[in-house]
Amino acid sequence: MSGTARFITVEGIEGVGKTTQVARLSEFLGGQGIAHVVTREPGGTPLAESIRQVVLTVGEESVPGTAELLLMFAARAVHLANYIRPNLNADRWVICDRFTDASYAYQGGGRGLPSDHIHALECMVQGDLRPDLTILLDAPVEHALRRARQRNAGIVEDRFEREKGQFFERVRSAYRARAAAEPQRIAIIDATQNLDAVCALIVGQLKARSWIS
Ligand code: Z5A
Repeated sequence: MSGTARFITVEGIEGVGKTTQVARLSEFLGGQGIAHVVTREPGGTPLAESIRQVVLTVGEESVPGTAELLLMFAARAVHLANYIRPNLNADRWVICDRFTDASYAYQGGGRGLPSDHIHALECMVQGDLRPDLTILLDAPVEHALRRARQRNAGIVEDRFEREKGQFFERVRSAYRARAAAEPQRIAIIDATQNLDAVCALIVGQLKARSWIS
């Protein structure tokens, strides 16, 4: 990887405000004149977005947890090769709405798949690439799901949105455990605060690392 481009991921359970804050961070970075791109997982390229459709859409056939995990990493392999690495190599920051911590949280914590399987795929697909900073937006499950459900009113639920509160409790616990294990990389931010306050805390993380002044 050349230059000083940063790879920042934003994580958390459904409805915590990831997409909203990614847009705000992009606006902020633009104002600072920092070349960057915004992307998401699963997805981010046409082929990876096709895999997203497969993995999120509710169909007649069940999707075993292992298949779900492999599809996430298949999409990630495409995304890394065709979008994330080329942008970092061109010295553009990459801001990604979800990345591999989501696999540990959802397929590991939520579905109960062994974390050493996830780790093996992480090493195979990413080599030594890891996010420089991960923002974990954290809120009680009830709080986050209320927001998501208000926003989704009338929209057909995807395979994850159909899950019950207990599933999201396990996902949230897995995220928090990862943050406790990697406090330098993963910053937990209280997502129950208002939009401006959350945005200011995210920007504060960049300032604390002297990435911006
Ligand atoms: N998944 C996986 O299992 N394994 C993997 O490896 C990866 C993903 C990469 C799709 O993700 C699914 O893929 C995801 C996990 C799985 N499923 N789930 N759950 P996604 O990111 O596309 O979907 P999502 O998590 O469901 O995103 P979301 O529902 O769009 O949530 P969000 O982006 O965190 O929230 P938002 O859209 O920014 O905000 C939700 C609403 O709350 C909206 O009306 C906002 O205006 C409002 N909001 C946001 N922040 C605030 C604050 N601070 N105050 C008040 N209101 C707020």
